[in-house]
Amino acid sequence: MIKLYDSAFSPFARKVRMTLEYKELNYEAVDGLLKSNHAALRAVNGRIEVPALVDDDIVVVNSADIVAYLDYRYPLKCVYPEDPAARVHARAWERVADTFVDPILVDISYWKWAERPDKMPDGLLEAGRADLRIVYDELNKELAGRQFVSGPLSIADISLFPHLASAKAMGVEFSTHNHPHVGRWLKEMRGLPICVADLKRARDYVVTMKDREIEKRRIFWRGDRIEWMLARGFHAWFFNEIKEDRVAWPGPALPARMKADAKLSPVS
Ligand SMILES: N[C@@H](CCC(=O)N[C@@H](CS)C(=O)NCC(=O)O)C(=O)O
Repeated sequence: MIKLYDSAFSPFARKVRMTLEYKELNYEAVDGLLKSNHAALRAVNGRIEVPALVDDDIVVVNSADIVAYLDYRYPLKCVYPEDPAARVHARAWERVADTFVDPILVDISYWKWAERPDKMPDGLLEAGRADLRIVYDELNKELAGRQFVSGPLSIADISLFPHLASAKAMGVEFSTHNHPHVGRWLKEMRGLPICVADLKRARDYVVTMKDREIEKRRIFWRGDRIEWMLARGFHAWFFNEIKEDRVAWPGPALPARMKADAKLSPVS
């Protein structure tokens, strides 16, 4: 049985969970960000990050590695396209979702749900809008001639969906006038069963968030999210966060040890 350390609030975990459901794989999900589950999560991922996936003896962390593992191990309904050009393209858009769109949406989300003493710094929302405009413009061109981002439904669509579905609520939505193809795509995605289920989980999570035992004061900061904050000129704000002890850092992580008799062949 596959076990997924998950959070319905994490775009990376949502990407993996949608992939599992698209591939019709059975799995058990555990909210890895609940304080009561931190020790179990740390045991499989020293960074104490979701998603982390345990498949019998095999532990896989980092969403893109997990998705690649699932396509290799369970090669039915692959989310990385077979065609080499489409595959490179889908992976590249997944990277845009993970390293550029995610930092913007997540960095501006802290003033919605975290317990904070301040207001969002002036100019942060505008910086997010300007950067996302670049993404929306390009995506609109890509989607003008295709149903999905890289042709067939792929990891490009699945990784972008959690972000674009929440963009309006975060005040950084695309323009239906300038980006009609993005609008058509999002509507179509919202109708897919994997996205319907994902949105329901995310909404249920937000509604119950204030009662959940998750960390809401110290924010977990890592690579791309810090880079975007510093690159857009909010370094003074960030250093003050460190000074005020409102930053949690990832722990050190090494690969899980491989068992001598681990089964590594694909399962069809
Ligand atoms: N590169 C990682 C990023 C995962 C990540 O940033 N996870 C966040 C949630 S979105 C997390 O677990 N943060 C720990 C926390 O909030 O305590 C991946 O692709 O899986």
